[in-house]
Amino acid sequence: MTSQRTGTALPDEYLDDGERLGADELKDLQLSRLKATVRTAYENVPHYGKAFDELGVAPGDLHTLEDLAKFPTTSKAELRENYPFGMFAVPREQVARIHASSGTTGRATVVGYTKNDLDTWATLIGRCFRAAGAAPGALVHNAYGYGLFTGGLGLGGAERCGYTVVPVSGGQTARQVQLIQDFRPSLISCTPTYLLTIIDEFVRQGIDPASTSLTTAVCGAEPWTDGMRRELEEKLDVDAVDIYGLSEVMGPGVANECVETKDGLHIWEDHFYPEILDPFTGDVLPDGEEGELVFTSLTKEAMPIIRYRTHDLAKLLPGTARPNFRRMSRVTGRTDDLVIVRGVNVFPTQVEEVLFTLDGLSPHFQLILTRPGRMDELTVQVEARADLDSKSWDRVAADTEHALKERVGVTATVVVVAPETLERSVGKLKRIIDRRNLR
Ligand code: DLL
Repeated sequence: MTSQRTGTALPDEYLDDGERLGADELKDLQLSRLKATVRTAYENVPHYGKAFDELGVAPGDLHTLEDLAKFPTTSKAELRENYPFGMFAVPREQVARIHASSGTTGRATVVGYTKNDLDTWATLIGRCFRAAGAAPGALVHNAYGYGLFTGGLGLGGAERCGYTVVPVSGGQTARQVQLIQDFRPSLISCTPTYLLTIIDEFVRQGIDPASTSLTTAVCGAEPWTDGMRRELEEKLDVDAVDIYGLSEVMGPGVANECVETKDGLHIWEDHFYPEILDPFTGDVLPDGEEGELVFTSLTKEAMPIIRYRTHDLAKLLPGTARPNFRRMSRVTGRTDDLVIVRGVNVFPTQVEEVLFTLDGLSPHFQLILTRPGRMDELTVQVEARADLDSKSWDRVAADTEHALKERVGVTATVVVVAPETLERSVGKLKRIIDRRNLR
């Protein structure tokens, strides 16, 4: 399902050299970059030297792009084992910046960038913003968190490509509204759930969110649906496009939607080589089939990454607005966000999709998992919209239970709660609250 609203693409003169490559030129470039990456990783990162040797493959075995399938994959656990700097392929002195995942469980995952890596990253953010329809010169309100998280400083790289960046970071939502009113940005970048929080704050202050200077929202870092897109676009009167990325592969800007099509994210394949694997067997799946996204970096110097298993589920599709770059479908969810209720697999995005089809429900919801007996039970708490009479809450809850059963196949208890009762997002929202006492 694509969005109803389509935006206007920038003229072709805004395309960069990578976006202008022909199909064969792109393949040749990918292959030469891939060969160099595999060799650098093998020679300079002890982990890869060992992993290649154990599997009996050497850089010289890579003759075609498809040969990559013979090489070992890389997991988050392996990055952790090499904490902090063991995955770097250059001396630490050549690393200009370090980011790290929050590492709520176990050690953080550390990633590093040379000066050239930071330049490439900034260039790709510029490409993302142009794909979103925003020409250099635009004023960017960047509400992704600054710090070790790659969102803030990553998108902030747009300042090197002619954009004016306001590094607001996340939180202090009343101030965000004030700055949007005063500075009059045209582009806002933040997670989709934080954008909902900002929209609510506009309403709370008595300002119509559709009246702002904003024309474009670049949202990502968490899964979201076309229903959510419509909500954001209508409330804020903007074009909202999806941006994807992950620290281990670079950070934001691995793939981005084009505003004129809003049909999934074009992967910047001149810098990242994508594969889809069967998450259970590890076999490479053909384009069009859903599986786990796996990326190999093609230009990273400080921390080349070979076949990184993202745990994100998506499929590869042919290019549209950028014909030579394949698209990835929007990420349905992470393999670790999958909830299994009485044998039925559910992702929060599937619940989100259903909620947006029912009148009277707001986009604020959370999933609560419990295990009262031997089976997991799912409760969906969702806020009513302000105009839904509280006498109707039970009826809407019953309709939602029915719709979830019908469309997702899952039996859930739906509880409609009063507006403003669920916790608001300031960045990546935790959708699932696990109250199972698992030992
Ligand atoms: O979230 C990088 C980022 C920042 C992307 C800002 C976009 C905007 P990590 O913290 O390493 O990096 O988390 C990466 O977030 O594996 C996905 O599960 C999820 N994710 C990122 N973008 C999207 C998206 C940043 N557009 C993890 N849709 C990834 C769905 C996304 N999930």
